[in-house]
Amino acid sequence: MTALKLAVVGHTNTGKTSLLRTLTRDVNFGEVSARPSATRHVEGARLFAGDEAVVELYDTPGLEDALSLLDAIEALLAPGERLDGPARIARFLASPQAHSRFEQEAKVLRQVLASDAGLVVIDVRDPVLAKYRDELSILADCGKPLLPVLNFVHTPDNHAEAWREALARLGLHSVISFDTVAPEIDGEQRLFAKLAVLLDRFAPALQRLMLARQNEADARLHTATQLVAALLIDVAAYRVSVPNADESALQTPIEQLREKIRQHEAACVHELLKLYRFRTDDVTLSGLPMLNGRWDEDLFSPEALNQMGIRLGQGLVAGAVAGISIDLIVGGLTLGAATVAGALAGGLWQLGNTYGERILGKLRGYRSLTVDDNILRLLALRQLVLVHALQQRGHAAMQPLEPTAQLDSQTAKRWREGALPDELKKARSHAEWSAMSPAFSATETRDEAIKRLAKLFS
Ligand SMILES: Nc1nc2c(ncn2[C@@H]2O[C@H](COP(=O)(O)OP(=O)(O)OP(=O)(O)O)[C@@H](O)[C@H]2O)c(=O)[nH]1
Ligand SMILES: [Mg+2]
Repeated sequence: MTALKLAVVGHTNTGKTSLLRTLTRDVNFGEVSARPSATRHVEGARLFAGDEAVVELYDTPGLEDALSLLDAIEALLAPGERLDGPARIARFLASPQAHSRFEQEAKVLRQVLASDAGLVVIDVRDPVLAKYRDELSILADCGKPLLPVLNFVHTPDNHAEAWREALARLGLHSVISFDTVAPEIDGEQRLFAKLAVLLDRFAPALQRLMLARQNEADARLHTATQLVAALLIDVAAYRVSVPNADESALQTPIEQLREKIRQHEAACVHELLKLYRFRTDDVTLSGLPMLNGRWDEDLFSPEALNQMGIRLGQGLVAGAVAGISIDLIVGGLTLGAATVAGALAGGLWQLGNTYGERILGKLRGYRSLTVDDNILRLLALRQLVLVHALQQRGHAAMQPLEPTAQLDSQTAKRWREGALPDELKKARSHAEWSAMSPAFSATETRDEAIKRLAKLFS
């Protein structure tokens, strides 16, 4: 079966190209700009269910001067002549003006005629002006089904209701609101469902598309939560041992540890952006609360904790060692937790057993640096907010997103205030679980811990 062809049309600057970016998840599609007439030519894109191209979308230049266009179309009628919509449009397209003054408009109308239906993108921040009514009646004259898409519906004091009324008067009763920058999670599903009603012969294909896209979204979320869980395990398990010198000698290893964790978070962010098909160098453009693929607040700053609503507990010492725990090594993880724990449990030390002595001798004089619980909470919350933002984000978004929006959720609350999950506690004594460590080994128990931890993000 051939793909459903949809012409995306409307007044200039209403978000047509943005809608295509969002539906194709392609931040590079076309040109999006706050200035009018960014799109000059018709440009197509396909939506697939597996290998099947289900929908072909055609972006078109914005309509600008509908009043004159309507006059020009009417001037082509002989006095008293009656022609139906499509015949009027056909006559206009055959006229010289369609190749000169109204060249842009003609491109739009030709594309509507060549398509199965039109998506009319409407900026509901604007009242229903006469020129917009004219535009709609010209588009309706093409004789194709039209589905109005109300854009900018999240803007306060918008005119969505007036638009719905005006559209109903033109016989357009099926309308969808879809904010191209911050579409609701089920936004595109609702869009395709409406199209399936409007164009029933395409309904089975649209169903396949909806299912495929739902599966893709689920798979993306699954991968995202695994990435975040792995980040947390890596960081919780990571530890470095340093000779037990005075405090000033700890400064360098502490800063190195911090930098390593920062980079590990940045790598995770990068993977998440890639997964959701946002560009790393484009994050400020995409409006995520971060700069150049990094969060704008440093992971080890009190501001970062504050931003995510984490209160400074006793675990977090202000100043030079913020975010890092320094312990005298007694568990001896550098030698392997099991060996030393065994040695201690067996009372080897008290017995003066030489083996135990040797181990403990090695341990004496070392300290271990690990990342504080609060930093784990912070990492969890930041990635939670990010994943949520990426799920929600249209691929046309340009404005900053409120980073705290997700912080009221139960999931966030648990990460902020609840006990740290057992998997992380367990990771503390498995240095080899950390992919940042030279001793890293991807064991089955680590994989299982990641799987269980990932569930805590959904
Ligand atoms: N806040 C918000 N801004 C949007 C939305 N959709 C589009 N924009 C902005 O509106 C402007 C125009 O968007 P485009 O997608 O270029 O509009 P267009 O209809 O393709 O414009 P032309 O091609 O010039 O006709 C850009 O600055 C977008 O970032 C939306 O849903 N919400
Ligand atoms: Mg455009």
